[in-house]
Amino acid sequence: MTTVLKLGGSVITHKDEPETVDREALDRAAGAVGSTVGEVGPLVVVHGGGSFGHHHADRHGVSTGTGSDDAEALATIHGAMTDLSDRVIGALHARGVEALPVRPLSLAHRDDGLHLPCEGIEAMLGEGFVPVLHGDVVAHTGSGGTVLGGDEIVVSLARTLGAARVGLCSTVPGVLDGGDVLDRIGSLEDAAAALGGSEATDVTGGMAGKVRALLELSTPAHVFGLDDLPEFLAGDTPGTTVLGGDR
Ligand code: IP8
Repeated sequence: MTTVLKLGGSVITHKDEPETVDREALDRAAGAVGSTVGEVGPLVVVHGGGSFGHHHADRHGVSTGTGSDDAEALATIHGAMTDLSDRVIGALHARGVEALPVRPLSLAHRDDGLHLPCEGIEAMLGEGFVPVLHGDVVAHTGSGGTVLGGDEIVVSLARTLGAARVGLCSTVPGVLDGGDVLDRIGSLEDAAAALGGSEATDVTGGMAGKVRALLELSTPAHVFGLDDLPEFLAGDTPGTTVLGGDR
């Protein structure tokens, strides 16, 4: 009954101000996790890059598709993400969550697909810890290093761990069509009109990228806003449910 929860980078940082945590939002998110962690069962948290990873990745011209051989650039992007991870983990510890960092750069790689071994994560879960992963850079065969977005991590973890629940906490209350939250998305076409790119610098593709990644999952995934995080953690299905066709 593992739950995979992603905290969007735009939720926990001020995305237009480089390397600035939205402390209030992060504390609210950590508080919601802290007050339900005893009931929610095994939980893995993944967080996005927000104003930490994306600015650096953009500056160095690194994305999911465009790699770099410049280790200093890759280490800078990774370093910004570990700084944000430390802040997330600190906020979770302050709320009584037994969170431990997991660095995708040290664990994962890409060739034709993503390889993200989960034995260590499963061992952490078995000991009652909450592993915390984040968007990162990873070695990519033939391309140096590329960005690995948090959404892709969520999809891979959900598959490997056989997650029962997947939640993506976003800056919006779901996938929006005009002002309305779409209840359900079963294909990209369903949501084509509503899906635009993210306005701020986002090398992994905003809401469209998120939905595309979630459609690959056989587990229903829920996209919701921070106000609805307690509801999701309590077992409800707030926001938009994304259900791919490969079930
Ligand atoms: O915000 C991106 O993760 P995301 C991570 O989940 C980097 O797409 C390094 C830009």
